[in-house]
Amino acid sequence: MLDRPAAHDVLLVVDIQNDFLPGGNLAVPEGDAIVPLVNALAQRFEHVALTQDWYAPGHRSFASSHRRTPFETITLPYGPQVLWPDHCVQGSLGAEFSSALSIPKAELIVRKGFRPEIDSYSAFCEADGVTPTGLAGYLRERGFTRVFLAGLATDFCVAYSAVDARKAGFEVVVIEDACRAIDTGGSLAAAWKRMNDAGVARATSNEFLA
Ligand code: VGL
Repeated sequence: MLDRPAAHDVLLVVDIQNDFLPGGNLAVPEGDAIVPLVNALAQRFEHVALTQDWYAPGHRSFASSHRRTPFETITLPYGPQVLWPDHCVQGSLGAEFSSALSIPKAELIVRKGFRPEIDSYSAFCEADGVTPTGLAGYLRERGFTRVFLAGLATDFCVAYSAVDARKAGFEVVVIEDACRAIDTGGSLAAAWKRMNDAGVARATSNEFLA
């Protein structure tokens, strides 16, 4: 059983945006199922931050920018890139947080993916592996030492954020049932392997909500 979330803990709620929910352009199966859980979890944490994919129109990670089919993988200057349907475009309805998400006390919104040439699954570091979002510095300056993660999708933005949070020196716990995965081409199993190797811990929401 985990100790109760305390002043040095932050809940990072990843990308609960319309495009990742049923009916959205990159719908994550059952993505909507976690929203009430995440709302409840947020009440148990003193501190909550949100992430929001905020892609420039015509982003390099969009299949439409290459006249390719979504879910193909191509090589970009920084490495392999899965090509996605256009989603979470800046200012679009799909980029807005779900109207069912209710976390008015969230203290920070980190936007990512705004550079047209670089994807950013991670809330900490863009896909080139060197461009920081500034989140690690923010969290450190606020005195946080442990990052809990919930949101979408387990195998992409949650996993990359979790691994990068470890790299940045935080303790990291993924609240597994408060996440859902895309799971394309074995991505979910691969993501858990990377998270386990990086020392990311797993928890379930009942450890907080009981
Ligand atoms: C995500 C794929 C593409 C995510 C974002 O939020 O996990 N996945 N863009």
